[in-house]
Amino acid sequence: MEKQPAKINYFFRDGYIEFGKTIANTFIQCGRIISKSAYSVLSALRKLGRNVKNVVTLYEPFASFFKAVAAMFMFGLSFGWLLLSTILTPVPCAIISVVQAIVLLIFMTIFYILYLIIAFFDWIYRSIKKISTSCPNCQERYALPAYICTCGAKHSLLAPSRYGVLRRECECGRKLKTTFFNGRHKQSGKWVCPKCGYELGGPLQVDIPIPVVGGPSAGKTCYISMAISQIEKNASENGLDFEYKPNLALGDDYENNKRNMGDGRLPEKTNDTRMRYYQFYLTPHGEKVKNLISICDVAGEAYESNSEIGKQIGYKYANAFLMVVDPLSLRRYRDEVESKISLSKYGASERGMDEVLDVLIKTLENMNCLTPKNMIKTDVAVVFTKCDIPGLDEKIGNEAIRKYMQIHNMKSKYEAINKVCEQFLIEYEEDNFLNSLKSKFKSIQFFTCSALGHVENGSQFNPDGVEEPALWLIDKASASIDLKKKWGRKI
Ligand SMILES: Nc1nc2c(ncn2[C@@H]2O[C@H](COP(=O)(O)OP(=O)(O)O)[C@@H](O)[C@H]2O)c(=O)[nH]1
Ligand SMILES: [Mg+2]
Ligand SMILES: [Zn+2]
Ligand SMILES: [Zn+2]
Repeated sequence: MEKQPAKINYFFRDGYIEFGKTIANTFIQCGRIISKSAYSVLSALRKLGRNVKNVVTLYEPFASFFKAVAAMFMFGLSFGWLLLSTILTPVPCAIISVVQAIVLLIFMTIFYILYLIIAFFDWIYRSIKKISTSCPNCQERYALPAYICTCGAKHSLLAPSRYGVLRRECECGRKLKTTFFNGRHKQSGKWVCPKCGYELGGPLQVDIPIPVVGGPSAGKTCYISMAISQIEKNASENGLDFEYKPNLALGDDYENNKRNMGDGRLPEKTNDTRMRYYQFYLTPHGEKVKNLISICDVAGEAYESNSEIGKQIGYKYANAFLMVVDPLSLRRYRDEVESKISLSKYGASERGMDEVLDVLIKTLENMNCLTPKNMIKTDVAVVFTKCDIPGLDEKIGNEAIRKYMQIHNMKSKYEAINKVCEQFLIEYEEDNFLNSLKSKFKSIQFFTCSALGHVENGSQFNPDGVEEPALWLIDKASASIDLKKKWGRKI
């Protein structure tokens, strides 16, 4: 752990210093006793020498003789004392030091065990709950963001450490909580991205980033805006709490798009080739740990070049992918309906989905998330949008699905959608796309929807089936959300 702007805990530094000092003091005391005895021996010797000299030089011989005898006696005594203290005093010193060491060791052991237990539980809690945060600005993902104290000091890792187990003292003197159990996430201060400094919501959440993949004009932005507003609208019916979290990093156009689309106008075109995170909390009522869903939009143009898409590191952390397919991007289908509808009114996307998928797969390979032989260990929802195209309902829409279920006596609507959509792709010679999908993703679920319900004509849009694909992926990725009632089975 890098240096933190906090005091190092007593048991990690001062404890040792104090212990060293106490032992040193004990031995200094012991040395003092010995040196005192040595000094007495020396002064007795000096006195003896002086008096012996006086006797020899016959200077006050009698008095000097008695003094010499007394000095000799003193010398004997102090020499004995010196011997005794040299041999004996280190013993109690050593005993006292050993006792002190043992007491300190016991305390330290208890402390370190507690430290390990708490640090382990904090870590295991984060791991089990999959607590993490994605930065909508630089797209990095963190188990724990950096904490900025109210004094402005930045604690890059506010977790149990040598700075403190349950708490640490910031250099400003504030006591900061360092685990989820005692309210690390509730204290005042800010949580920011350690890499770019963008202010994040908080540390206690489950991050679920879902990139939306599709070529230019496939219908991604329409789909995303409509899907989020439908999820918002139906949240309480689904037993969920919804809270939108505006993205202040790149600007957030969700509210704007929602308003426009509510008035029957199309969302503004996105030309930014950077991933745009639409973030919202979606959590079952009463659940403490919130889910932070990030639906990530990227202009389809980014898929034109590997280098542009390769910069979007957010793909690396994807919990799931949502692939938006414009039926008009299937060349054979486009040729078939070209004479019956105005392609431009439907914003027909010309980029083949097999090419878009290839770029995504290459990107993931370049990010070392995937080897050519491996599968992407995430779920993918393949969403045919613009299903309001005349005649499409009978091919892949609700009508086609209903018929398929009836003919094949199929109970599950979702199995039927898969079959119908696969047939559609095969019928229009998109086997390449279908095979790549099947060989690269762990699980695929097809959906059909219409984000708008009709082409832009001034009247209100009438979305159909937009909520399901996004909710399906969210349900799959989130441990706390379970909408089996909605799906008619556990997914
Ligand atoms: N009829 C119809 N047109 C749609 C639908 N969704 C998107 N579009 C058209 O497709 C165009 C491109 O959509 P957009 O969401 O901007 O595509 P993006 O480039 O993938 O983000 C829009 O301008 C609409 O004209 C839909 O559900 N029905
Ligand atoms: Mg767009
Ligand atoms: Zn960041
Ligand atoms: Zn502080």
